[in-house]
Amino acid sequence: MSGYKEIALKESCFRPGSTLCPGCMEAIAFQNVGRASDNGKKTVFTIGTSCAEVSTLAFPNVVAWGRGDAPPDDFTKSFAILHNVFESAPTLAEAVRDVSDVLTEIGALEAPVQVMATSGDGGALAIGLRSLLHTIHRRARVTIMVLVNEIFANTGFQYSPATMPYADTSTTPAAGETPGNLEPPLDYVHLAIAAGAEMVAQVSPAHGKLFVKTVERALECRGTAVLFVPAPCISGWKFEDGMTVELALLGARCGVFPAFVWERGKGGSVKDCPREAAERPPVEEFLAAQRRFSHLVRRDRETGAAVVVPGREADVARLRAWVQENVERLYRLGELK
Ligand SMILES: Cc1ncc(C[n+]2csc(CCOP(=O)(O)OP(=O)(O)O)c2C)c(N)n1
Ligand code: SF4
Repeated sequence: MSGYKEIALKESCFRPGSTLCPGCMEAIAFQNVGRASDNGKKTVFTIGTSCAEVSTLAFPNVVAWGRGDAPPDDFTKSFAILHNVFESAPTLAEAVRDVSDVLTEIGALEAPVQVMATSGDGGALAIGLRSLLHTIHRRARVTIMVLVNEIFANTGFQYSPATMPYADTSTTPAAGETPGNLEPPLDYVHLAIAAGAEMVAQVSPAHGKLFVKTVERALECRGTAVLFVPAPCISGWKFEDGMTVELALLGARCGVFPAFVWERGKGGSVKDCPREAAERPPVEEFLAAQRRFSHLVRRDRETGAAVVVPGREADVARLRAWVQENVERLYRLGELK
């Protein structure tokens, strides 16, 4: 494993030129994953249809991928990107793993490639849940990265199984008496553990060092490693430019998506998010920064305080209770070995 500084100075394979929204967390995740994967092994990414895919690979736009000025025959610097249909990035990654292992065995490859599947939460947890769970269940030696922006962003910001309670989305609108999404999100961290993953983490690049170290560990994992990356979405969550990293940190610290790293046989831990609510930033601060929750909490223009919209006190109390249970659930999961 490399030191954090050493990784930070490596070459990312994700370069300027994408049409992702400026400041999109998906771009920040790719830049960091690109650096961590510049480790002397060829990398293969499989990418399901998502913002990350349509905004970086759409012909004839600039392709935002490439690694330095290495000549094409510098195999260890090279990487490949395989498009696949919306729902099957993990299955295709598994196929690449198998082919690479066979080619290595017969001497056609010097060393196996490292394989990473990338999808949005819609691709991984809604239409592609079967692909995700079966690849994990078969213990495929791949890294699966799920960029969790809690919506189907590129098709119009529809609800996904990862949407947090009370969020306004295009299919769970907050209108009149209806307070936005009423479904509790799928417990995807637990699901990945139960399906047989060797390593499961929930962490975004807002926790810079933890993120790249976790990606490094995932790439070295002997079984399936699943990384859920909370990805604040400027256009869907509706927040001010330049706040992506701040919001990702706040969401993690207040308990909406705490940083969590777990390994089979060792257990796991919640990072930077105390179990006691009183020791965490109030969830209202997280809500007030996004217009998808403006029916619940707004910022007072004079004082700057996050204020509950009159009549929504009971909804905000239920949301606080959900956040507490979310934190408790991850602390309990950390005890599993
Ligand atoms: C089988 C199939 N159904 C629907 C679509 C349309 N589609 C493409 S991307 C997408 C949403 C992707 O959402 P998500 O995976 O969360 O990624 P995001 O756009 O949020 O990055 C949908 C519905 C498709 N391409 N293929
Ligand atoms: S819509 Fe959201 S996820 Fe998609 S590119 Fe913009 S900020 Fe990123």
